[in-house]
Amino acid sequence: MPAKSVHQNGHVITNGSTLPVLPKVKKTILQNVPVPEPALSIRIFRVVLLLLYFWTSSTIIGVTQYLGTPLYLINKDHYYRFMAFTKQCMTLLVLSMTQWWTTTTVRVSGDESVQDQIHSLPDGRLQCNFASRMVLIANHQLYNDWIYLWWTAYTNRPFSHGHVYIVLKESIKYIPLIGFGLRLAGFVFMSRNMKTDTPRLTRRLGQLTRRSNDGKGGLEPMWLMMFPEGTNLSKNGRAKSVKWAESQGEKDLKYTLIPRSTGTYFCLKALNGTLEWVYDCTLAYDGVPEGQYGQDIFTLRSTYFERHPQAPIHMHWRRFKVSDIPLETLEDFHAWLIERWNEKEALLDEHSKTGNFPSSINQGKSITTEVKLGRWWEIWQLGAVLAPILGGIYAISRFVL
Ligand SMILES: *[C@@H]1O[C@H](CO)[C@@H](O)[C@H](O)[C@H]1NC(C)=O
Ligand SMILES: CC(=O)N[C@H]1CO[C@H](CO)[C@@H](O)[C@@H]1O
Repeated sequence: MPAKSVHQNGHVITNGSTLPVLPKVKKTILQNVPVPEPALSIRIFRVVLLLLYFWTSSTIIGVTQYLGTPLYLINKDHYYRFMAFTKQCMTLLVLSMTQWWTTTTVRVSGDESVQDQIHSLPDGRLQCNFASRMVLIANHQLYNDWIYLWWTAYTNRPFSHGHVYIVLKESIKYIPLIGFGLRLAGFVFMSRNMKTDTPRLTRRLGQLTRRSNDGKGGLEPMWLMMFPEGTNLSKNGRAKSVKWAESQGEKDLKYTLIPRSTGTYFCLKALNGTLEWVYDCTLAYDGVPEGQYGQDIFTLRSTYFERHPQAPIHMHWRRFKVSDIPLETLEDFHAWLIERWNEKEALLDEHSKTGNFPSSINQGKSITTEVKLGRWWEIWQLGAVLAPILGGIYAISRFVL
């Protein structure tokens, strides 16, 4: 029988055996970037080291979180402060992995609304001076997207990386251990079914608008991150977006998916009066040819395990006053959001044609920098709670025995 080759779900079936099909573009990109491939043993060593580092550190963070849970019954202010600390540790873990196992260049730009809020420090690092309470919306292409947004919170002064709340798909909640950690970190899970989401969102947003009992009664810092498209840009998502556009009599978009406004609207309405700004980030990745999807090229695996030279990531920032956003009805808000997404399309079109976003910050230039920690030893914080406790237990046991 001749060898049969059938394409099915991205796999070629040849004589019954399945081989993954590499996206064609991956090859052409890699051919253009001459990097000597390290020996297999070195690559395996790097992967083992990465997994070891990830599992050790996340276990430490998880145990620390767990030890902090009784605080909830004692003093809620202390509890939220403690959880913010563990979330800073998560940031340090993600950023140190990104720094040590990949090289990630970011090109940051913005329009007039954030002109004086994004700075390049003398040592080349980025510093943002964004609001400490905000809703952050962005287009969504890759899992990695939130890493770069979270990194922006880390570059913000006042520090905001302990106060990031990411709105995630329900399914992530059920990843063993990690899901539980993200729940303790206060991340918001949505099932995209408003019937089940409404009571849960109401409760969560209530916690995010609580005032501290420290006498000042101030609102806690909060960066609530949402991807209104609801899912990453992919072939599947594109097809659904086309269908949705047809059913709504709207024009489908090219570089993004049509945003779903219900969840974003609900959150903004609930938070109205407790925050002044909505920040919007447009994310673009270099090296994604037309008709292809970034998620097929830059996977988590290729980012961290294969160490391909990462093409620069482009971020374009804008902000909007909440009081200028129509929140009377969902229809008004949807129209507003679609308009913003059309502007994103124009930005992304410019990026695809010129390779850059326009910029009003930094005297009309974008800022090129790298995703990394300010100082590598900041990761000492990961052990700041557990190490003294273990030390104490050890000392006591020595004393008793
Ligand atoms: C949002 O809050 C502002 C000021 O707190 C208020 O004037 C406005 O009516 C609110 N909008 C909605 C839709 O609740
Ligand atoms: C990288 C990434 O997030 N990929 C997901 C994009 O969305 C599709 C479904 O629409 C998932 O199957 C991918 O895993």
